[in-house]
Amino acid sequence: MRLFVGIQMPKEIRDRLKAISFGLAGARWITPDNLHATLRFIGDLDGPSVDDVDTALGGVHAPGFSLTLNGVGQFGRGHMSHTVWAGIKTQPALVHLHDKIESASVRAGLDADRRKFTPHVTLARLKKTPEHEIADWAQSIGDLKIGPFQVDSFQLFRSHLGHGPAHYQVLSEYALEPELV
Ligand code: 2AM
Repeated sequence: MRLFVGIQMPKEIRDRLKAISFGLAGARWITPDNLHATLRFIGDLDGPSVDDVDTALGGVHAPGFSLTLNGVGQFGRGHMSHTVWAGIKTQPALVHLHDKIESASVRAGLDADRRKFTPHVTLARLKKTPEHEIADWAQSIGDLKIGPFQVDSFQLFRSHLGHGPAHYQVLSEYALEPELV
């Protein structure tokens, strides 16, 4: 069972992202309902059970926060470009939540994830999209700014991969504490 932890984008944010999700050759756009920010990729469970992970995540105590999406970007360069995304403005409360989820994951028996945390919302996966088309698309969007919007929970997702677009199912939702002011 393929799992990950993330933040579901609220409807009004999904609508804004949907409005920029067009006009790029070779792009497979993420279905609007699936738009999210990944906090921790787990992948196929090997060892701990879903219940172990769920229990550990349920023990995460962290304050809520407001989030702003800023700009668009890509992973990979040139013919290796594989993803375009909307950036998330990093802030201490988000990093704090990420770190708490990471330590809960290790406590549940998962391997530590040592990759750098680059908060983003994937918009599309690319296949053979020429670099200049990505640049044109980014330029047509200009200076993207969406939000701020309130984040008061995070979710454990199951990823269903098939022949069509992936489907992400929320298995559990975890409330955050009131925002610190
Ligand atoms: P993404 O946020 O950059 O799109 C479900 O597949 C989520 O887990 C996606 O949002 C994806 O990242 C992330 N993901 C998938 N495979 C991954 C991998 N091998 N390493 C890290 N994250 C991965």
